[in-house]
Amino acid sequence: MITLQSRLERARERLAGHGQEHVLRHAEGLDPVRLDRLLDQVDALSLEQVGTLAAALHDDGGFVLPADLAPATIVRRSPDDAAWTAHGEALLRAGKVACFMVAGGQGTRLGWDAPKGTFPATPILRAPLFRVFAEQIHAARRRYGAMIRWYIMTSPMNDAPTRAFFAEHGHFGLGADTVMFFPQGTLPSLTMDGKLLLAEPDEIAVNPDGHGGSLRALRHAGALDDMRAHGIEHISYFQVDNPLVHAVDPRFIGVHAAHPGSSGEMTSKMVAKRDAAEKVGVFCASAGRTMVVEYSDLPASLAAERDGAGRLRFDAGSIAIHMLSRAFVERLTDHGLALPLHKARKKVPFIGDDGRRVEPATPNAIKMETFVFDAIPMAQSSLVVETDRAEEFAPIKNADGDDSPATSMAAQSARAARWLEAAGWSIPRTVDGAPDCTIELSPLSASCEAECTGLAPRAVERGAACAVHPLSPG
Ligand code: UD2
Repeated sequence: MITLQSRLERARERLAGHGQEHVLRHAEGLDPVRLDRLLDQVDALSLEQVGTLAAALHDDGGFVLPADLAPATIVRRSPDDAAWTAHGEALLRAGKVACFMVAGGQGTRLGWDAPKGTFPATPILRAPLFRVFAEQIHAARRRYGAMIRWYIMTSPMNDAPTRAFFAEHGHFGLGADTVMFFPQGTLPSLTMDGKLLLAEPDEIAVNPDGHGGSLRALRHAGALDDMRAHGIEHISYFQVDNPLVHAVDPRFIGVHAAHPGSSGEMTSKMVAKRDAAEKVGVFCASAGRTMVVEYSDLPASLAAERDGAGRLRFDAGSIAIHMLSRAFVERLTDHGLALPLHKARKKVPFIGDDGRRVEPATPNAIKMETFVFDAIPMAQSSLVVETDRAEEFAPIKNADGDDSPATSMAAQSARAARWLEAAGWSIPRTVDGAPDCTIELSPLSASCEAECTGLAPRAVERGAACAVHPLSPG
């Protein structure tokens, strides 16, 4: 039998070979359970990978702006939309589409300790984000008379509370066996000189490996197998932070699957940038491939260029909504997937030499992540579909200011007001045109403008809070 002591010695030797033996500095003082946990973590660590990460710390990211950089091909709204929508609807009716939400982020900017999806997001009923998406999926299942499974990527840090929240809410009526959770992978956080850090005396500091880790996680968790077993061919990918997302969008699905310019592998949505300086990645093209160039990599002169119509030439802001084919994710992950590493300097609390916890005042470590949009150039040909910001993008990222609960709730209310007005409702408006009332429209009552015609029109009073939900009065 291998004793803890001999495991410890072996681990010490292995780590010493890579200059990382300091992570066992407090091992002697640990009780057997905690020591066992630390040794498990060391055993699972690829020290070769840590070495590669450490070697990558000081390269500059290596992004070179391609000389042939051009705007990406954008599929604008057009009379062809009806055909794409019909195609997408047929795929939905045939049960070939699933939803996939990435919810592994740490949500530090919002200052919400629980998983971000539990955040009360709607303007009146304060429904949590998870419920907002669940109701959309419910509505879409009903509309297309087909199963739409929901895959949810968590992280090792928020997996248990996420599952518990769904269980507590009866999986929002979706059926527990139709919702699959799985945690993403992690990468060790490293000091500026490539050393591992201890988050606790018995725990090496790691961080989620970014939403790019979702592709590997889909494979490792068996989600791709589950999709294959259920005949799912297309994956509707969205983030946990945007309650306005159309989680199931037949036009988008149709363009992705059937447009002659699409290889049917990966398709993305864009909104026009607010202005040249807006800090969002921009869809571009180079050497016949579509790619996202991060705002920090796009020279200001290019960002400000305008076309003949006065529109920003590089106006296609990324809102992190994609369609992926299952076959594409299978191909990418068949032999291991190496997406580029993105690095960020962060303050990572750690256990110091004296065994005490240190809360650094300045960034002391590098966290590395991969991004899902770096898979786009790996597709044969990938299209970018235009949508309206007011229709589909109002994320909750910060506690206040831009992209906050307040701005998102206002956008939710404004969209509901617009949809209902188009269906004959009377909505009071302020002099600047904003709704002079608060409206919440549950996807269970109507999940798009067209479905609002099924609701009996009403006159909403000035200043009123009007929740349109099958379970709510009024
Ligand atoms: C992301 C995009 C940005 C824009 C914006 C739209 C990046 C680098 N930037 O900005 O270009 O499209 O979204 O809202 O992607 N997540 C995980 N695991 C992780 C990290 C993140 O699941 O390890 C999830 C997270 O739960 C959230 C989403 O990915 O649903 C976005 O994460 P973020 O808040 O870090 O992205 P953000 O706002 O910097």
